[in-house]
Amino acid sequence: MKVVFSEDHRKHFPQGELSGGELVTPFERPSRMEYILRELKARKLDDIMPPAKVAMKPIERVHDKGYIRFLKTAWSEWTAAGFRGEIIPTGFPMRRMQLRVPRNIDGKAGYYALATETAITAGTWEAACASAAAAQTAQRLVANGAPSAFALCRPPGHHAASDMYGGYCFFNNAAMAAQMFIDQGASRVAILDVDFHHGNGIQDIFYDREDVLYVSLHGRPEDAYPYFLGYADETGKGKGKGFNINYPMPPGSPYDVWGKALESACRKIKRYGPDALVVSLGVDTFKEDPISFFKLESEDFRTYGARIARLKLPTLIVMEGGYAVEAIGVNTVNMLEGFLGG
Ligand code: 6XA
Ligand code: ZN
Repeated sequence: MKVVFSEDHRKHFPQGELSGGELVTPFERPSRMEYILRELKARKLDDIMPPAKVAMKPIERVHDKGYIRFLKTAWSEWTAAGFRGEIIPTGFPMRRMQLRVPRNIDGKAGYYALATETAITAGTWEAACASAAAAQTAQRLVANGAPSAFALCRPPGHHAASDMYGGYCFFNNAAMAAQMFIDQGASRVAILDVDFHHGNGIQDIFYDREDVLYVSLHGRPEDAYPYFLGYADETGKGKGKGFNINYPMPPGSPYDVWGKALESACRKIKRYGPDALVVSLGVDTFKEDPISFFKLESEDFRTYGARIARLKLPTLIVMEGGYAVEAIGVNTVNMLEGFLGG
């Protein structure tokens, strides 16, 4: 299996994440990639290649033009305004307020942000483009006949909506890849999101569509980020009714519970009959993840990788979250090995 990875992820390394009222070192940090790469190499899953140059068209298929422009120019506008820290907005368009884009960069960032933990820095744009490029190149490998490919993306993507960033995400790599399959002629694509968090961005992008099935297993929104989406009764709208499936689960859920949800999810995907599968792979379901509350063991990742492989679909695996840094390499590669039947 080819692994597509860009060193340019390093250009995004915010110093601060607002967490518990403090600015802490972000959980989503460059060293995450080192742990995964080390384990890939140790287990000879080392067919690693850099992506081709990013194409903007596929990004524009799932993101708003104004949002893309904002991400591109945010840092220069921020520094031109004389701000000295990283971009963390202070005000947001909430209930009964105007949804108009302000001229002021602090206001503009508040308009496009869905949360405050995700700082934008000097190199964020380039890193987000490199991450999208990795997903694009891996998608093309699968589209051209590879049974599977792994896009080792950083920053991650599943929280990014067409016009929102947050949850460490800027471009929605999985949604973009699914749309690429459709634009290349696929009739139906399924996205299986096994990250601990609900992929609100993917859900939002495809909510009224029947050609992309979104299935997510995640911490229930009453208790878990992103809090405001991911309930079981969100099933899609219009033509998309029935093509959004959420499995919210309570704190402490072990593989017994999680694996049953996965089994149900896999059956629904099978019944849908997609031409391709995109897996949003977050390994923050691990029992020791510092910001999540499921209780998966390292071996469970291998088990569920094998279950997903039994769908026998052309599969693009896209990296999302996972923060128990020493373990994320083992857990990620366990999933890949399980998937590959090893
Ligand atoms: C911020 C939590 C962000 C979670 C990001 C993530 N307190 N998403 O892992 O999958
Ligand atoms: Zn996550």
